[in-house]
Amino acid sequence: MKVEELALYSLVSVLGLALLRSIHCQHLPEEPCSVQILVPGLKGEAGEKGEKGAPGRPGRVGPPGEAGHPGLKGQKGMMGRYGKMGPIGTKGTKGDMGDPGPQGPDGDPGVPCECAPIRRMIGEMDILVAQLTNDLKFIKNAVAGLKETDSKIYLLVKEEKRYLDAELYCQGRGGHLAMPKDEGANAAVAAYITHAGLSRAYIGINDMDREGHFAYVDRSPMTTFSKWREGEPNNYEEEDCAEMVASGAWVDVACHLTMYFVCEFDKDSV
Ligand SMILES: [Ca+2]
Ligand SMILES: [Ca+2]
Repeated sequence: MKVEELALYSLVSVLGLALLRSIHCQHLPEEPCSVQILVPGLKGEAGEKGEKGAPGRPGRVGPPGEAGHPGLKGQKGMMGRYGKMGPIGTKGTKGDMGDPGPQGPDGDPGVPCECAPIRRMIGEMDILVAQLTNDLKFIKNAVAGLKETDSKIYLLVKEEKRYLDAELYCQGRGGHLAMPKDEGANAAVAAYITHAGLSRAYIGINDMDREGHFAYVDRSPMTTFSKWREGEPNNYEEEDCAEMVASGAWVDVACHLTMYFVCEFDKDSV
């Protein structure tokens, strides 16, 4: 702005102010003119454009929108993993029996039977069974009524046998026919026969080796003791064996007769 223009501008402003003061005072004559009235000046030139300001604060949240349309159905997913094994269930009822299966093939031909050893074995077993049966019978008899003295055990066998078979029976069990060698032993055997209700039984005395010379069945000689009934031994019918009657007396009789008999066993060997 030039100096002249500035001066002119100032002058116009002063004149304007003076005019306004005179109007005001004329209008209010009673009061002193103490109020100043300001008048705006001329509009200045436009300033330079400022820099861009900072971004404003975010606005408020708007209201919720309307619900959208349902979408299309998706494809089926893959199979998931297997779950844990469940608890064991209760046992079911038994099913019906199935149909019979087809017949199997024929077997291989058998080997020839080696029967001879088997037959022999069976025969031996039969013999053993027979022996055991006899032993059992012997034991039953023994339990039923053994008699004994201090050194001997006597058994009355209630099976009718000939003299030699009776002696073999007693030997088979470790003894002999009874050989009474004193009054006590003789009385024991006699009582045994009497109590059994018998009248006679074979005892272990004979004269088989030499007629008229009696000895015990184990070939031991007769000594001082003997119990012959009066008139015996008489060898009446070629009598080489001996029996004891219920009274305890001895009688020579034929050896082929069959009758019950008395065995004796040493206590030391039983
Ligand atoms: Ca004789
Ligand atoms: Ca006689």
